[in-house]
Amino acid sequence: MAAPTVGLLYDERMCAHATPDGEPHPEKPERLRSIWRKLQLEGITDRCVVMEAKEAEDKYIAYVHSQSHIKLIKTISSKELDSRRHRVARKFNSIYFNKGSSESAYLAAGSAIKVTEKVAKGELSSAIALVRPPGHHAEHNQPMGFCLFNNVAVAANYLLNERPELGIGKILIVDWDVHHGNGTQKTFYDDSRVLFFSVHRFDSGSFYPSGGDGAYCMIGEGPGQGYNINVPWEHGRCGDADYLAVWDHVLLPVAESYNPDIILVSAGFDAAAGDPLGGCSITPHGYALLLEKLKRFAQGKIVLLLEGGYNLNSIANSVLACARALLGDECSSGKLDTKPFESTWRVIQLVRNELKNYWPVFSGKIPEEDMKKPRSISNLKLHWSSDSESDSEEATGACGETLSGADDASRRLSEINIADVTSTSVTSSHETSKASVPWRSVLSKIDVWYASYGSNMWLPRFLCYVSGGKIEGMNNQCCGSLDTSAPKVINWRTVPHRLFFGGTSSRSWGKGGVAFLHPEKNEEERAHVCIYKITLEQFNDILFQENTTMDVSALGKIRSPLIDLPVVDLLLKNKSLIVELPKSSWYSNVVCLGMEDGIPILTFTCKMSDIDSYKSGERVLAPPAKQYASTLIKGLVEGKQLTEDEAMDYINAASCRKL
Ligand code: Q9C
Ligand code: ZN
Repeated sequence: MAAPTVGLLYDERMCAHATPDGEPHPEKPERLRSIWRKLQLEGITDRCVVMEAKEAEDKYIAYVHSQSHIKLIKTISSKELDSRRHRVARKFNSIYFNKGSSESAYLAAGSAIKVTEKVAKGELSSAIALVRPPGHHAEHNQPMGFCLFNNVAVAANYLLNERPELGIGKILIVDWDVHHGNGTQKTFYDDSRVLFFSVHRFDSGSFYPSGGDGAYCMIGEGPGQGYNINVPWEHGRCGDADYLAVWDHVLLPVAESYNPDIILVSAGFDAAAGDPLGGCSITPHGYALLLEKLKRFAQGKIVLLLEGGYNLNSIANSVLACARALLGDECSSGKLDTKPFESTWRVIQLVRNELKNYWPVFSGKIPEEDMKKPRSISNLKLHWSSDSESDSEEATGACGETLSGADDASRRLSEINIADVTSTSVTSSHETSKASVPWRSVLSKIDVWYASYGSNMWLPRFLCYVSGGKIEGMNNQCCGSLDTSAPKVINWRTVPHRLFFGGTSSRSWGKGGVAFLHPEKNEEERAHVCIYKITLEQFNDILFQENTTMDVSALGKIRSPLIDLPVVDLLLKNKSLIVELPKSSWYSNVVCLGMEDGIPILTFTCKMSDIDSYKSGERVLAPPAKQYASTLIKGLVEGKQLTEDEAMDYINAASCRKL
């Protein structure tokens, strides 16, 4: 077979878009230059058809963007706007403008059109367009996330609307940038002529661009239903094995059925190892494999359009590997040294299940063999680079900071803004607040066992934390969970941990000690626990209520859960985790007591350092007040664990002994 003709578009004019006063920013002109230099050095530029950029015409951009948006980008670099430019940029999310922005934006969109048309025509077998500013976050009426015009969406619309004679009726867009391609998704949400596929970090909706748009349940609407596919990672650190698993079990089967006429790749390289924003770890070899696997569709008509990617070395090496793959260079198919994460299989199954009515290939089961021995997130060092609202863009070291798994989790937990949680101002109804915190819809689908060894052993008391209310012996009203459904199963068991009572008084029970479970296992001890099968969303709501007084409107505003899936993974490994809660809280340590039916049993108790202060006498052990003790006893008796006499003995014995 003849060597493929690969187009390569590079134009120094797209380096003109830069921060106005040379402030550091990850989306910088050097990105293009470092890729270009690498391709020259490796002889790639000589083997490709090198092309120059061309400005897009307004009428093509108008398929995607509003007239006012086009006008804004057209005029933003004009002299008259010199003094106002900065103020305008600030109105948008993660956007800067300078005197080169307008031209760069038009060139980026025009270049996307130019290379795409040549590939569609067959003048080129495939192509890479090194464009900036990037495009996939830009929406109909606003620039965002470093993106001014949505280059890939403009190019796809151009083929569909302006070049019908080329016979391109079905376009597959593969967005492997680490961020969700919100702008592209919205452009084609109700359009079946474009299948939009995006794999991105989601982190329960906290990763940029935060919100629920990147969730797996966003499948398109109207005639576009089933033609929007999101694969949302639960956490960072995903790499070659995770992406390849998604290719094998989601993207490739769909591509096979859809049979696209051309593939446009929103090719960000910020999921590359070493990227300062992404926190993932695709290698250049990994990118080559991902691309290689797409070559069997659309007669190899593939166009790569650069999106993000902020480590200059990583992006240069990744684009180099992609160029070689398109040129047909053999890419060694050595075995990968890692397995996909457990969470990767979970996400893949969620996506397949969600879409099985649209894509019958998803109805089959994934062979058990493939999913054997997944990687657990807690086995590894976590890469701390969240790029969620609080991070700053100057964090551009070559590599993110690396922390041990446990540190990482406690750090992320300590970043949760408790002021938010306890705020009582009501600005919106529950429903709207619930919609704006996507973690709830994710965690509502995951079950855990919540183990109570204290007053929650008494079912009516526990139900207050789920459905709200107040029953005998309680000083405060509970607000309940936002999911008021009853526990799915209730069981009892004994666990090898010491039960004790400490402290002099509590908010809920007044004077007297409160029940704690020694966080460490001790085979000489037995404590009764009642385990409730509830959702991880409910578990978080109970943890909040146990530790602070709050109302239900405050619950709906909690922006991130204290315990989410990655944290549960950590708990399974480390058994105990310090959850930073307000000073007044009792239970700031979440402990995993074991598993039941493949589901972790979680409880909360005091910190290990509290045990030391009980031992030293700094804190005092004290028996429970009468009312509190009788609630515990009622729980054990009604739960048919002990007779009343036995229950009293059990509580008494736990009250008096030294630790
Ligand atoms: N402080 C692309 O990769 N991060 N865009 C904002 C808020 C924005 C990434 C963090 C990341 C945008 C094309
Ligand atoms: Zn990105």
